[in-house]
Amino acid sequence: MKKTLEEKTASAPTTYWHWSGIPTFLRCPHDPDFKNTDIGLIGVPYSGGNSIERMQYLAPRAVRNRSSAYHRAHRQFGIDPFDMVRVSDLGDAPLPHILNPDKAAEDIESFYKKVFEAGITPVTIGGDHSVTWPILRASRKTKFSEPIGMIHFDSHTDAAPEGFGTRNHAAGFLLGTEDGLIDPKRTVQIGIRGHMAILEMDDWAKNNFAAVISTDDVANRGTADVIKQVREIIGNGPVYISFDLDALDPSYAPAVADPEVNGLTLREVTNLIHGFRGLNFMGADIVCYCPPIDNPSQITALTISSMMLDFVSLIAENLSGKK
Ligand SMILES: [Mn+2]
Repeated sequence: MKKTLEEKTASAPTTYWHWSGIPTFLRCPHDPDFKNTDIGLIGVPYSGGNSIERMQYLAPRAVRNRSSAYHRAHRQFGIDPFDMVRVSDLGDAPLPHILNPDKAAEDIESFYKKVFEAGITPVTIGGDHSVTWPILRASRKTKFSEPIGMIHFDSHTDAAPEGFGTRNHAAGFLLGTEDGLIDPKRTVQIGIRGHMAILEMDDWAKNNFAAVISTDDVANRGTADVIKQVREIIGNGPVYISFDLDALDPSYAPAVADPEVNGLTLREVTNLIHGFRGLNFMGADIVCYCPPIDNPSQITALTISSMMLDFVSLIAENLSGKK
């Protein structure tokens, strides 16, 4: 698993040239039979759960392309996660019923059951935000007997009830709570902002979740104070991190389904994520990337690539007991 310095130097061109070779997430080996993997990088090319913008199904392929330059050591943590655990690209969740949102959710759940049964910790690239819930349903049916904690980055509270003709649309934080997938007392939302069409959605989140932290809160309180609060709420139990890219300001992530101005800076987000080091992460997802509206420098895909390496490093440390 651990490469020598000479081997790393020799392979540098094919790890940094994102345009060369076969693209995989973070240029990790493809492991279709789940036999050689501790952390599984998975695409869910599905956007049938979002009513506004529906190009998120193109995200996994675009992230594979750009993140092929990110098979790197984690400089701030001082670790190389790829030396510590086996990280693989497991491919995309098959979607044979892609035009039926309820059946598509079942297909995603079936795939992730196999992932959890194989003892793999998933890091997922969506897809819209509806993909989070079948992943958590699969984890609940295979690995976790209790609702888990959730760190949810988003500009929206996503606490809408069933809507648009399906239970499996992209606003499932209320349903995820009602279904017992997440523990509201160990759930934190960060990055909430923007004018609202339905104020009741935010009221529900504020009344049920341990903390709803706005972009103004992060700016006014500072990231260190927010990290302290989140760590106290999450504690030692299992926690999932779900990152809707619209939590970021559109200057860092313009290619999102539901952009909101005046968002978190990338430095704030990086500080927060790094501040969660040592928490008991059982999975992560990054959702709502729409590649056709990214800018020519692929800034959104670059941001995602760096964030993926952050999540892999957090989980690698957790799995190897090194932090
Ligand atoms: Mn959102």
